[in-house]
Amino acid sequence: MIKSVCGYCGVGCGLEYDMKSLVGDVGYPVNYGNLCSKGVSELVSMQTPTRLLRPMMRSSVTEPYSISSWEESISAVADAIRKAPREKIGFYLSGQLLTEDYYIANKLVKGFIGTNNIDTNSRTCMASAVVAYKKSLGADFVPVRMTDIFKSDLLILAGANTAEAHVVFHNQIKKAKKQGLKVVVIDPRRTDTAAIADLYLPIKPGSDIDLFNLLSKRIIDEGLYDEEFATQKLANFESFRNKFKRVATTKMLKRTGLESEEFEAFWELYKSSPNIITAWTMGLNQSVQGVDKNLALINTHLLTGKIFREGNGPLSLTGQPNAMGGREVGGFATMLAVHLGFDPESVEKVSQFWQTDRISDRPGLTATQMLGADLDVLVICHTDPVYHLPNRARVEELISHIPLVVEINAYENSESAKYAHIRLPAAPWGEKEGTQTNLDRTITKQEKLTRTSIDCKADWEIFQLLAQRLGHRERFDYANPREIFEEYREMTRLSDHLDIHRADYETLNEQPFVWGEGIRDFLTADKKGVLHFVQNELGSEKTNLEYRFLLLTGRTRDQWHSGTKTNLPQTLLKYKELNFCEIHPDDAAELGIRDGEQIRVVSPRGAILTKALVTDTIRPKCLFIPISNREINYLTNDLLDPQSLQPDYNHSAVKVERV
Ligand SMILES: Nc1nc2c(c(=O)[nH]1)N[C@H]1C(S)=C(S)[C@@H](COP(=O)(O)OP(=O)(O)OC[C@H]3O[C@@H](n4cnc5c(=O)[nH]c(N)nc54)[C@H](O)[C@@H]3O)O[C@H]1N2
Ligand SMILES: Nc1nc2c(c(=O)[nH]1)N[C@H]1C(S)=C(S)[C@@H](COP(=O)(O)OP(=O)(O)OC[C@H]3O[C@@H](n4cnc5c(=O)[nH]c(N)nc54)[C@H](O)[C@@H]3O)O[C@H]1N2
Ligand code: SF4
Ligand SMILES: [Mo]
Repeated sequence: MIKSVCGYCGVGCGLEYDMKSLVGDVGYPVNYGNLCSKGVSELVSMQTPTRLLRPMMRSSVTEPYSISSWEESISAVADAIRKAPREKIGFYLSGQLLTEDYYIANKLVKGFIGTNNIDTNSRTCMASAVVAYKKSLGADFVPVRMTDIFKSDLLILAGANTAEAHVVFHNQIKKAKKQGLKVVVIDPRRTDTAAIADLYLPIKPGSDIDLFNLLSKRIIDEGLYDEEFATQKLANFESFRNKFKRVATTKMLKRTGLESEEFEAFWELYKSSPNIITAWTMGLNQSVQGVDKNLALINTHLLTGKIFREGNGPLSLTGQPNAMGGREVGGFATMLAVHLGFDPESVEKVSQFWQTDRISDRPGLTATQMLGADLDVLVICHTDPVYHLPNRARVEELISHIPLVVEINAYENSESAKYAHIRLPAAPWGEKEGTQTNLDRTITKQEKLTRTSIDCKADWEIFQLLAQRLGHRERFDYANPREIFEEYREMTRLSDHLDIHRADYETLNEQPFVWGEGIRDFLTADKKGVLHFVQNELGSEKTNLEYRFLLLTGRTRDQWHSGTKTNLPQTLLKYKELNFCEIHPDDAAELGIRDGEQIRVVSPRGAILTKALVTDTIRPKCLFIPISNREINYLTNDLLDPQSLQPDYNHSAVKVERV
């Protein structure tokens, strides 16, 4: 019996494998034996005929690929990197990579190639939360554990559909409800998550800042703030309070689209709850004002002092299995390793640790900037930017001008593969080992369960091969992931709060390690939290007479993003519909659209075919299409949050046509 961990979502459920079957680990304190359909199907996904099993090369994207060797393909990548100016090289990684993969890639690119152009799909996912945590708490630190819901009185879920996106955590919420937890769901769609809510608030998309500001205003006006905490632990309580004296509450409420009775019901629940957790995900992060939305939410916890106490705090629900680990290890172009920045002292520390003098002190290109930066070489690993970046027509145009696109993938059917010149076969979950950090700072280990397919390599090995070919064998000569983890563990001593040096690699699969458990204070220089006064600037794309609908996008329970691993024959994995478009009955009636009818959804950037799902669970004048429709991003706009550079996926103006 081997203990391992699920490689899909940020919940990080424990698994047991007995050479034949895969089941949930009954003793694991997150899932207690439960798994969702994705976790159960991990083994099946490993064995699909769509695995990429050989290195492949071609000289242009109009030609078919032919089988290559590792020797030939890695040499070709290394040659191109050697020839290119370092600012013309980009590495596009993923929150699904293991920590050891990330560590090697980051060390190679930032430390030895000497560019900070290494970023991750987490830019499209968690970047807004990272910036907001840093601005308010002083570090990218999630101050709540999932188990805290059992010590809380109220859980507010804002723009998070746990029933489909964090399934096993959702089951825990249901359990906590039986013990008295109340749940409020804030979402323009009455989702399956809303179905378990004590109060559901059908907010107008894009107005969460207004709602949380209304809450802060009430907290201040009715004296619900924690006076001692606010004056002693916060840097700027007085000035923040003053700014709230004259905010236009009627206008704010109007923008949320909520009735005043709905807000009053929320306030009643709020003020009578001693312990409160507010959790959020893409409904807030993916926005042109994503950071500000996070800050407006975090403000309510700072004002009330409901943070650093059991059962309280702002809980960002990380989506990918190791998006958090990727951040720790330095996967963003806007940070160095172990949560360090680009200040001279940090650059010096990291340079010494890696024994290099090539680290640049300038932030690199983010994932959302890379394709438009006229790169000579782009290396994509464990993610599919052509599928997932917004405004796909533009993305396709940009990527097709990059002279060398390298894709490292375990499967052959990604959208980015259509634009690659070299493809390298990675060993997927189950054929390799390494560590990951889940959404509440728990570090676990994926174990190798079967032999690695003959010509596949773990992602870290592929980066190491490249490093060696570039002449850095001395610094890149790791025999296994344990050696990499040991080095990374030591490196965390450079950080003042990442205590990962206390973790023990060998026992991680049996005994996960939770970093930062002792942290009960802000991580700013003066140990004070910072309130940020933010207002809804209405910067998202607006509907107009032609494009009358606002398109929301998101998850369905049984599919993982582009579906390379989960879009299996229904005989292997039962799943819900993949391609539909939720439309309100009033809108459908007006357009003469029947349930189940084929429709075309059109934005100023592109059009896709889908099927109408007429339902009153969605707000009128909004549509929802799941991202299991691989073409979704032909529709979305490419506005970015100026602070986090995260895209505004949830607010695109579209129209609907009958086919
Ligand atoms: N089954 C499954 N699970 C997954 C994934 C998957 O692909 N499949 N992916 C993982 C990843 S990477 C991530 S990031 C997470 C995402 O987890 P979630 O963010 O919970 O998932 P989404 O479906 O994107 O849900 C976002 C919700 O925000 C709502 N929303 C849209 N606009 C607004 C708004 O302006 N305000 C508010 N309050 N709500 C709004 C949408 O209606 C939607 O219900 O899921 C993770 N889990
Ligand atoms: N419209 C819209 N767009 C979105 C979002 C949205 O809500 N709406 N959400 C955004 C978010 S939050 C996210 S996280 C992204 C997700 O977008 P992506 O990261 O592009 O989606 P995935 O399908 O998970 O891509 C993972 C890739 O890794 C490959 N892979 C699997 N295992 C391995 C392995 O072991 N090694 C390697 N090298 N490759 C492997 C898979 O085959 C797949 O091609 O999408 C973003 N785009
Ligand atoms: S909830 Fe997440 S971690 Fe748990 S089994 Fe499902 S996909 Fe895997
Ligand atoms: Mo994500």
